[in-house]
Amino acid sequence: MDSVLSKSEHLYLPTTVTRAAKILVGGHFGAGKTTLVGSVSEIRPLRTEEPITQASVGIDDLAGLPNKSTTTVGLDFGRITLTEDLVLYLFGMPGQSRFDVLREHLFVGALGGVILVDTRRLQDSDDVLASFEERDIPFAVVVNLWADAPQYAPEEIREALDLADDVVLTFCDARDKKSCIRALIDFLEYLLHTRRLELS
Ligand SMILES: Nc1nc2c(ncn2[C@@H]2O[C@H](COP(=O)(O)OP(=O)(O)OP(=O)(O)O)[C@@H](O)[C@H]2O)c(=O)[nH]1
Ligand SMILES: [Mg+2]
Repeated sequence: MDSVLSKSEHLYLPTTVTRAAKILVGGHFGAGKTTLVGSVSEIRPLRTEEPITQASVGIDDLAGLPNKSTTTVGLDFGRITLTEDLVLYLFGMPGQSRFDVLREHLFVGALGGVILVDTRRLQDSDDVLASFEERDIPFAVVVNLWADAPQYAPEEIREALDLADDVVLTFCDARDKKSCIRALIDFLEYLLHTRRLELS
């Protein structure tokens, strides 16, 4: 699957593609979902960003996010052809619970999801993790590493998030395409291993 890292961007789906999977990119407010979809997408991502206004003061916690001026109010959409025959359609979810109705729709038909977390606000991930667990939708947890964030050992993160032993836990920098693709591949390998995904 590493060959995807050297592929140039392309607009049209290769004719060799026979399988498509809908993969969600979830996570709490400001975890880096929109950034990740933009980093890996081979097409110009669809974004639904709106400016953060005074109305969100006290609701959306901007601590540690000095450059964040917008928030996703709908979804992010991107695409990546991972192997000759497999394409992933990535759906970035909105981060706040006030968009629960939208998130509900995004779950439909999803094969699984990667849930981004920021170690500066691990406790904010509980709702998102629960929403995947309740629907029995497989997920991986991907820690978006920020330079000034506390660094924890994987076991500490597992314990803090109360993750089951078989949940894939990986790390990335949401701005870095290579690390994000690596995280997606780790999750895909888990889906293959557990036979939730089969390649022809
Ligand atoms: N330093 C650093 N900044 C990041 C990283 N990931 C994202 N950012 C920045 O952090 C901010 C938040 O990222 P977004 O991608 O908007 O986060 P989101 O999860 O989509 O946010 P919502 O849709 O509002 O929930 C943006 O200003 C990004 O440029 C990272 O890994 N390191
Ligand atoms: Mg977003």
